[in-house]
Amino acid sequence: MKNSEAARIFSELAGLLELDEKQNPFRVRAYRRAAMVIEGFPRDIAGMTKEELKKIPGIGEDLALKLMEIAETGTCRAYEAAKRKSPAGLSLLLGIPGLGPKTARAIYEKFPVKSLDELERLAGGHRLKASVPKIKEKTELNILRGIELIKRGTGRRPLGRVLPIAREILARLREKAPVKRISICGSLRRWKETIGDIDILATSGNPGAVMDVFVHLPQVGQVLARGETKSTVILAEGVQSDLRVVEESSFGAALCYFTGSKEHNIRLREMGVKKGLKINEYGIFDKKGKKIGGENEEDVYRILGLPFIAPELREDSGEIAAALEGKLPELIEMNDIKGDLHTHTKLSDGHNTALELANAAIARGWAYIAVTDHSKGLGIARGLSAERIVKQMDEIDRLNETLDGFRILKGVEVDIRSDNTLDLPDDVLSRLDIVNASVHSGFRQPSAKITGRIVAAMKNPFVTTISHPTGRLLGERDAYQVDMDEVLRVAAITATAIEINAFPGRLDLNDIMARRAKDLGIPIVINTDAHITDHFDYMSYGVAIARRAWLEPRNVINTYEVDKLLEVLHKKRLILK
Ligand code: DGT
Ligand code: CA
Ligand code: CA
Ligand code: ZN
Repeated sequence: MKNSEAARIFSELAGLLELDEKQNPFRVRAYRRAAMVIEGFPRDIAGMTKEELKKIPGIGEDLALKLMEIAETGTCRAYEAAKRKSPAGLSLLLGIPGLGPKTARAIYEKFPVKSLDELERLAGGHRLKASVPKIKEKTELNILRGIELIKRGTGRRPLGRVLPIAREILARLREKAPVKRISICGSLRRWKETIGDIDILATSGNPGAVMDVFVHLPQVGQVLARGETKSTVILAEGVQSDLRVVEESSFGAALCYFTGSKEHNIRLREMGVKKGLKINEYGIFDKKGKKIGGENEEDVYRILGLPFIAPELREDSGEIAAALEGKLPELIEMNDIKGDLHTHTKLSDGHNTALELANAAIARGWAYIAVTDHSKGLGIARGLSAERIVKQMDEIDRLNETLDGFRILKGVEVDIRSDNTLDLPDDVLSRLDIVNASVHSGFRQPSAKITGRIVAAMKNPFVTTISHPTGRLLGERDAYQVDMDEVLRVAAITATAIEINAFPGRLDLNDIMARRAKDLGIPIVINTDAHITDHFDYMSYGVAIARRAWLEPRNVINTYEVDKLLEVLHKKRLILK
């Protein structure tokens, strides 16, 4: 049972319910939100008890029962009933990325399709355009692309793959097109861990010229639509991108609207309605329809009586209530980071020396790094034996004498072996500043086994941190069956730090788990796992996950001065003695 399967069922159920005018919109939203949370949840919901499920944000009694039903039977009665009530085939249409409920219904009324292949033939032969009102060629192309995505597996791509593409597009547009203001919006601006498409918003005195540049960019593989103020293209790697050009006076309102999330926007609009205001992508309008703001995004929040809410928080996960109470977190920023506690040198599988890493960190204004090469058990990574680690420690002592105002911390990434023991003896670990413990084998072990390994590592007084705690690789490998409730519980008791691994393929902990770690008072560390100096760039991904998790600098120990950092990490040596 994959969590993504449960997420899909909830999301389709939401879509089916949405077609029914009489349905309660809150219910629809609850399913959507649950789908999102379950998709990002690092532990397999199969085998979790009702009480455990209810601890997941957004999951109450009713949804917990449905999840158990899905885990057991592969579906749930509510979903089956909704499918029965709405004509067969409609749910197939609803499952196509980018196809909304209204269009789906319009198509279905003309063509009660039963398979993707049938739909593909209709769209490919322009039969939809010919017979269904409001369907244009563009819609058909979107449907074809959606079908292709479904057939290929997933329509979403990891943040780390999409962001560089988006930045390049933006740089090009700034350089070549007559844009005044320009911004990324959508899930990318919120730094969601997976991205559906790239949304770009701009203003210009000559929107047509901007569109021309956009559709002719070298990165563009296919132009799906080219309008005067909006175009859609498919870029290399199959990523879709929308560019909209709006009036100067609407830029802020549009930025807010297209940044989303949709659920956040709905909340804002509801608040507006209560104040007799209308909020849309064009601006904020009073009772008489007079525009009272919209040039800047701040306008939207200010007029609603709210402080500005950072894009990373806009997921309808309590941010509006917090804003109303003046309790928004003072979010961590890149500037708060003072160093990286998980790096690899040439001695194991990295590409640089400790000194090269240190100099790169100094260039970034950091105050310390920890060198944490792999321990010997990890054969593939040329792991270090106890003797080689001791030799490296001496080398680091020598380097530190030459470095002014910067410290290389001595560390290791020690392998947690299958028999729960660590790969290096305590007398070596005790001499190191930083001991990152991590699992690199036995990924498919049952929950109790793999959780037991991590718990055993945390109970070692010298293990400072658990690295990439769930082991998931975005789009490649699911998390191990680790019981993160238990891991976080023991982390809190043993004062062990938990890592947000910022490596774009990992992002582990994810935002939801990191927020729980914060609530439990667990020290959190954001590390890049650099294998080459350029990887320090990845820190911004980790900081983004931290921001999405509502973390403040005080929750993240690598914002501390080195002395305080070590004090926190070595506290457990006293507790566990
Ligand atoms: P993605 O692309 O799936 O990763 O996620 P988003 O959030 O970028 O979604 P997208 O690209 O469909 O739309 C961009 C933003 O536009 C979205 O975050 C909120 C806004 N938006 C789109 N459709 C609607 C809608 O039907 N109602 C409202 N209120 N906002 C919408
Ligand atoms: Ca998007
Ligand atoms: Ca979009
Ligand atoms: Zn590592």
